[in-house]
Amino acid sequence: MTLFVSARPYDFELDPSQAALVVIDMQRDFIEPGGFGDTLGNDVSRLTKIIPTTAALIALFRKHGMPIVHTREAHRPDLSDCPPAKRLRGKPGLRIGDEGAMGRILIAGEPGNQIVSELAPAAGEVVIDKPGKGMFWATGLHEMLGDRDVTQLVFAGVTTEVCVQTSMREANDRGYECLLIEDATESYFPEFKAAAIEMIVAQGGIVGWATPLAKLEEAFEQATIDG
Ligand code: TIU
Repeated sequence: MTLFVSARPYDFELDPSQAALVVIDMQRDFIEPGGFGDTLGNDVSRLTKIIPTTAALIALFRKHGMPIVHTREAHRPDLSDCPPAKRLRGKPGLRIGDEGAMGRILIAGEPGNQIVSELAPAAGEVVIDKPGKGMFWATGLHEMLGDRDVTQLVFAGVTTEVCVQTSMREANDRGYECLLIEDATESYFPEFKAAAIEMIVAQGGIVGWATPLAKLEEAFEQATIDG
């Protein structure tokens, strides 16, 4: 069965038997005060507004029994997977591995590293700890998706122009078709979100497709009506 999802730059042909949802880094480190995003100097309150849309997107995939992958940007407690080039960049209030309001910044297992409760992974859903901005670097995710015959990825999460866009570009190079849900992704910089989406869909979809959640829901509803 193919679902025709109205999207930019043209309809995305979704095959539910080959598609997975990827929710990028919806962890407290980026979304709540006192985490990594905050320590970089950002207004983190902007990111909370996509939680309801992302929850609805997750619910849609659960309803149709489709695979869901949640990622977290996370480093090992000994920082052996955090290159100095990443840790020492800039002048943040706290660096990766420092003790913050929600435990150690961006460290696996710490309270700040947990996915926000509204989007908590369900049993059986894949949770990937990724040390990079892209979801394939040092994670084994490509092999995992290959085992499940996944060739299409629907993207949500934060931030649009950093970990989401990097993951979409990595996915391109590995042969996946990518659809970004525009109202289930956010940036600390509205103009960067808008620009990232334009870059993705430009040139006939050089990186992929983009659409609001309502269009994906409509495509599922239409498929139900058509039988
Ligand atoms: N700083 C920023 O916009 N993003 C990150 O550091 N990581 C993710 O996007 N997850």
